[in-house]
Parts: sequence; structure tokens; C-alpha cells
Amino acid sequence: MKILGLYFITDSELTKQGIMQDVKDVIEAGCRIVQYRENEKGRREMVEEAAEIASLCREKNVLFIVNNHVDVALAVNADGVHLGWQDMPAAIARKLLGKGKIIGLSTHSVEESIKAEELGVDYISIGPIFHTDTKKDAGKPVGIGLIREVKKAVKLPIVAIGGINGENLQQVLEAGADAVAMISAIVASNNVEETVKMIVGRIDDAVGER
Ligand code: TZP
Repeated sequence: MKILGLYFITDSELTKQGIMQDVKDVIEAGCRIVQYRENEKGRREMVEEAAEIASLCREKNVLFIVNNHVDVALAVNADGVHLGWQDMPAAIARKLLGKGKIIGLSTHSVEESIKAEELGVDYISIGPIFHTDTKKDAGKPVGIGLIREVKKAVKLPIVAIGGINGENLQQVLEAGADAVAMISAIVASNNVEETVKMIVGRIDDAVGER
């Protein structure tokens, strides 16, 4: 399974219908990558929620990534983990998870992306591409120009993230993003399944044109 297409990330604060329903709806609508992102809850609740999502993803052949918490990823046998530079070093995560698992790393510049590739991660994310209110400490928008620059500098799959929605999706894909991560455009919509169907359709159209 590849890092390609829509990359959905859960958000227990922004969700209107609960993260489990969000996950069910996005999978139903054709999303093939789901990340469990949770920073506030205790380990027990995280492991329980992640286990439920993991089993749903396994059943539907959807990639399941856990944000930050390598122990939670291991506990539920997730497909991989997504790390930031403040999280566990990628080399240690690799030792713990083994070669078969996916490790993603957040990057904010060409230099960081090259370093991420040297570290042996499996994909990188770049962001925030646009302004976002979802992650308060996300920093200043890097713009789609950085996607083009990083695309030239590294071979790794690129996940674009931050302020992406149905309207600006096309330009993000045209810049060379392999996958597009979204939170608020999906979970804050009034009909998650319909919204995701529309987004997946647009991604398929754009990728078909490449
Ligand atoms: N990392 C960089 S921006 C961001 C994360 C987790 C938030 C993306 O959320 P949204 O609502 O799609 O802008």
C-alpha cells in the first residue's frame, strides 16, 4: 500500500460526530490512509481508540498510522507512525517498529526533507501549506512552492498538509504532492462521507491527468 491520495487525520476536538464515525465515513467514501492523532488523552483511552480504528482499517485494507506515539502504534500493530522533530528519533522508532513498518516525518524546508531521506523514513509531510487554525503551533505557511522544491530534492512520497480543502486541492496536487492530508475540511463539514467522496474524486481526476 502506498502513501498516495487522501490522508485523513482524526481530531477529537473538531469532530462533529465522533472520531469513530468520521473514520467509518471516510473509509466508506474511499479514503485509503487514516492517521490517529491524539495528544490530550491518557494511554488507556488512546490504545482503546487506536485498536478500534486499527481493526476497521485492517478489515477494509486501509493504511493506519499513529501520530507521535510509537508505543500506541506497537500496541495496536498499526502500519506505521508519524513523527515530528521533537518526537522519538526516527532511528530509534525504526529499531522498535522494525523494517516492515512505515515511518513518516514532518518537514518544513528542503534541508529537513533531505535529512529525513537520509534518516531512512518512508515518507515526509510538508506544511502548513496554507494558514490553518487546527494546529496552533504549526508555524507560518510554507506555500505550494516548497512542494515543488522538495519534489526536486528527494524521492520520498510527499504528503502536503495544512489548510488544504476542496478549493485549493488542485494546486497542491499540481505542485507534486503524492498525498494530501486534511482535518478540518473533512471533520467540520456537515456531511463527511459526501465531502470525502468529492475530494477523492478530485484527487483521482488530477492524478489521472499526470
Ligand atoms: N500539521 C501541520 S498543519 C496541521 C498538522 C497536524 C493541521 C492540519 O489541519 P487542517 O485542518 O487540515 O488545516
